[in-house]
Order: sequence, then C-alpha cells, then structure tokens
Amino acid sequence: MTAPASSPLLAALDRLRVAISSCAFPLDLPAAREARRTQQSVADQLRDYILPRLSRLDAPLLVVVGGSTGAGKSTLVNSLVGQRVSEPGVLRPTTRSPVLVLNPEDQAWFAGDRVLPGLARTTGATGNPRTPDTPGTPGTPGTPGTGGTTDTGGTPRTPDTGGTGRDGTGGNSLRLVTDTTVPLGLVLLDAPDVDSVVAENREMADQLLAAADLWLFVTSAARYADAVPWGFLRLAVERTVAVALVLDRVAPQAIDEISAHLREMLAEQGLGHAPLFVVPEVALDENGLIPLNAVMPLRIWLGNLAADSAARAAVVRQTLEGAIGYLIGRTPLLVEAHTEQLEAIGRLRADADRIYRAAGARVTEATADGSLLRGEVLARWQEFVGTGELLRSLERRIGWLRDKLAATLRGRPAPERELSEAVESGLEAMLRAAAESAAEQTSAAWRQTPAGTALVDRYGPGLELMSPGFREAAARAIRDWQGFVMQLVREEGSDKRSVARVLAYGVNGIGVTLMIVIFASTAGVTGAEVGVAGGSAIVGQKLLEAIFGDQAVRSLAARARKNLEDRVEALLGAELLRYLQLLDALGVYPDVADNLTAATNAAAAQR
Ligand SMILES: Nc1nc2c(ncn2[C@@H]2O[C@H](COP(=O)(O)OP(=O)(O)OP(=O)(O)O)[C@@H](O)[C@H]2O)c(=O)[nH]1
Ligand SMILES: [Mg+2]
Repeated sequence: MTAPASSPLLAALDRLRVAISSCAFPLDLPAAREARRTQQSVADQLRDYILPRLSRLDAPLLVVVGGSTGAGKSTLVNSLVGQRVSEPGVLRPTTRSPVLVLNPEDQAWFAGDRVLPGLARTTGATGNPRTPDTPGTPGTPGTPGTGGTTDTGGTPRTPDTGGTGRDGTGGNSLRLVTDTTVPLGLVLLDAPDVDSVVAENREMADQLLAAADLWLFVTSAARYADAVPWGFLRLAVERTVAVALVLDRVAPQAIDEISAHLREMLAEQGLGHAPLFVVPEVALDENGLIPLNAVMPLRIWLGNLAADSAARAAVVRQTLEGAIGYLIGRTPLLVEAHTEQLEAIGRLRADADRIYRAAGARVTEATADGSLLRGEVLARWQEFVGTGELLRSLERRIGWLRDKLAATLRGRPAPERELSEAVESGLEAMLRAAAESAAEQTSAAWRQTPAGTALVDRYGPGLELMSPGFREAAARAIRDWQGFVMQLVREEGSDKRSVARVLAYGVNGIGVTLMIVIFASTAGVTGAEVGVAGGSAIVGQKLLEAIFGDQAVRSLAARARKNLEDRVEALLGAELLRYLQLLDALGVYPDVADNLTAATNAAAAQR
C-alpha cells in the first residue's frame, strides 16, 4: 500500500474540515446542542484519524483496547505482550493515561504527532519497577523467549511529573512502550474505561476509539450486557469501524452459555461478523499475567493480521471508509443547525431594524406635524412673535396677523435665544424618548425567544436602555443642525434683495423662525389641528416669504428638513448598530452553509 502525501480525497477532506470549523452555533436554538457536539466530534475524527490515516495508509495498524471499567484491559495487554507494560489495578479506574505498546521498529510512526496530535508523549512502561522515564534506562528484561520491554529511549516530549493518575502518569499524555514481542505493523493501545466514573477517562476513551483502525473491545462475564459499552458498539456499527471482541474473565463452566448469549446480542446489533475471543477466568501468574495459552488464540489472530498486509489494509479501508461516510453523513445536520442560527439572527436583526426605522419615521413625522409646537417651544415662540419686535416691519399683507398676535401675546420680551433653547430641548426630549422606547421595544422583541433572551441577558441591562452617550450625541446633533439652519439663512440672506431685511430681523431670529416653520410646515396640518400652534407658525411662514420669497422659503425649508432627517437617522442608526454589532459578533456567516454543502459534495465525489 502506498502512502499518498496528498490526494484529491485528502484535499477535499481538508477543505471539509475548514468548512466544518466555520460553522457556528452560538444561539441556544433547538438544533444547536447536537450540532455543537457533532461539530466537535467530526473535527476530532478528522484530526485524530481520517487525515493522518489517509496521509499515511502504510502506517501500522492501531488497535485500541477499550471497554468497561476493570474488564481486564490492561491485564490483557500485558499478557499479550508478556510484560507488565500497563499497570493493572484493583481500584477503579486504573488506566488514566493511555499506553501505546509497539515494536521498536514502528516507533518512528508514533514519536511525532501524526497520531493523536492532541496528546503529549511520555515513555516507559507503567508497570516497570525502574524509573520509567529516564531516557536510555534499559527496561526490565523480557520473559525468556518473548523479547524484552524497553522504554522508547527518546527524550520525553512532556516530562512525567507524577501526574494525576494513580498509575503515576500525567493526565493527558500518551505513554509509548516498545516491546519486541509486538508484531511489526500493529500497535496496541491500552485505553481508559469507556464507562468510567471519571469524565476525563470517558472522553479519552472516546477520543482513542475514534482514532483506532480496529477496536479490540474487552468486556467481562460480569459486564457484557451493560448499557455503556453497547452504546459504543452501536457507534462502531454506525461508523462501520472494524471491531473484534474479547469476552474476558468467564468462569470455565459458563463459557458456552455466556458466549452464546453475547454472540446473539452481537448479531442483533449488526456485529455478528465480528471475531469474538473468550478468555477464561484463570489465576494470574506471579507477574499478574494471564497464562499465555489462555490468550494464545487472540495473540495468533493479531499476529496473523499484522503479517498479512492485505488483511491490514482491508481493516484500515473498512474503518476509514466508515469514518468518512459517517462524517459526510453528519454535515447536513450542521448545515441545518447553521441555517437555523442564520434565520434566528435574521429575525433578531429584522426586529431591531424595523423598530428603529419606525422610531426614526415617528421622529421625522413629529418634527413636521406640529407636535413640537407645544409647551415650552410654543410659549417661547408666541412670546417671540408676540413682543412685536419681530413683527414690527412685517409687510402690510400680514399686518392683521401681527395685530392679532400682538394683541393676545403681549408680554415680557422674549429673545430668540430662549426660543432656540426651547427648540433644542424640545427636539432633544423627543429624540431621547424615541431612543428609549426603541431600545425597550427591541429588547422586548428579542426576549420573545429564549435565544434572544440569552443574548439580551449576556449583554446586560444596557441593551434595554438607550446608549449612555445618546443624550450628548443628540444634543450635539441638534446644535449642529441649528448651526446648519443659521448658515442656510446667512447664505440665502447674502442675496442683494434680502440682505437688508435679514439684517433687520437678525440671522438668529430668522433661523429660529425657519425651524418653527418646518415643525409646522406640513400639508397634513389643517383646520382645527392647525390651532394656535399652526396658526402662529403661519406668521413665521409669512415673515420668511416676505424676506426671501415663496420659492426660496420652500427650498430653505426642504433643505433644513432634509438635514434634520439625516441627523435623526444617523443618531438612531448608531443606536441600532449596538444590536447589529452584537449579532455580527456571533460569527454566523451566511455563505458557510453553502460552502459546507459544496465541500461535503466534493468530498463525497472523491470517495
Ligand atoms: N484472576 C484474574 N484477575 C484479573 C484478570 N484480568 C484482570 N484481573 C484483575 O482485575 C483487576 C482489573 O484489571 P485491569 O487489567 O486493571 O482492568 P482494566 O480493564 O485495565 O481497568 P481500568 O483500566 O480501570 O478500566 C486487576 O486487579 C487485575 O489483576 C484475570 O483474567 N484473572
Ligand atoms: Mg486499565
């Protein structure tokens, strides 16, 4: 078998790996939990098995010895090797760091991080009474005729610091032990218990089984019907992993009955073809090993497999194809869950968008329909026009208005500055109310789904309020707008015809009058609605027309209005941005699902 360093399939799977990792499921939606798990497990499978295996098809067969807690996995591995390479134990769980037993000539394959790149390497047998990690320390001499066990002699990549496991190994490391009795081309990996009370062990067992070419699944007479191991075996069927079983520690008189029952269960689960080895319960020898004859059939089977490159290749092909098929079969779930995220984010975005757009439209409407000509603004305006100061030189044709207003609004002097300030605070209050209610409505709309609620909660109460800088930004925008209006008046007033009049009334007075006019300048305000406010605004309108002419007033009003609308839009747009940025930061990108589908199809086409 050749080892393609790169192949179209490898390239397609690498592309698929990238596409899978770009999926994101940040919102707690119905499909998210399963999708996150799947994403992790397929990414692990690619990294730990599919890609390294595909890139070196001729690497030794990795046989992972897995199964129930205390089933006798470590004892079995030791007995197959004829050495205590992995420390067995009475207390559960015993094996915490996996032990990889291999022929010294195969060592080069595993010294690097091609296999299980996430696991640091340490060296030396855990059952070795000598300091296991001293490089170059000769191991315990082997049982005569069975070869010798040595540590791998290399410098450990991660020194063993005593670790967390009772076997004295570090938590997340892979211990390499070489032994000449292990046939060339096949390595045994003693894994932690799949049904461990220790979560790390279960995860490690998961990871190791996902990296295996062949599962050597050990169960005992006492545990063979347990649920957890069967969960793993069903997974093996689903992924078409090559599996062999060892029924360990069976009382000789129960062998027939139990093995028949187990075979029945295996057949029911689609594993009828899996080789089954039965190891009777026997007294262990003085080294804690099962006598050789009890494990001989298994040893021979493994030896034959190692020696037969075609058989090995078939095992690899079965497991590899199963893993790739499983991976390809999972991606629709990821696409669906990613799309679900996108749609939910789209809805949240649309909610925020709609609410802020409506808020902007309401402000725009309110600055034109006379709503602003109330309270303080109206009072100041009436004072302003009522003093007669403004009206003194009005054209005769609006003289009646002047008389009418002057008669009703006679009073203390009201400089245009007060009016201008009233306009400023009236507008500001209106904008604040709009920003406050939009924030409230948006967060309420988002809270209608659990995922939206989680988002609002994650961001904190700030999202339910207008942003802290809004007040200041609004005040600045209004002042800028007022400045713009004054500038308009100044420019329009520089015309020869009107310069004298503008000077007579003052730029500020005319500017503020223009503001009042646009606040009430809608065609929509008619009849009774015009009321005092609209009526008095007409005075302003007439004044401006007298100064600039009808046409110019219309244009001035339109430009002043447009400028105000733009500023309102920008202010509320910045408020809306808080929500949009939050959604953007979730990192759910639209083209990812299509990409993943395309990468899946491309990988499927290369199989
Ligand atoms: N008499 C006898 N004892 C055994 C046999 N196999 C295992 N034991 C004992 O059972 C206990 C557990 O064996 P281990 O080999 O540590 O089992 P394990 O499956 O590796 O356990 P974990 O790593 O904790 O999952 C130890 O005390 C062993 O000595 C056997 O065939 N006969
Ligand atoms: Mg063990």
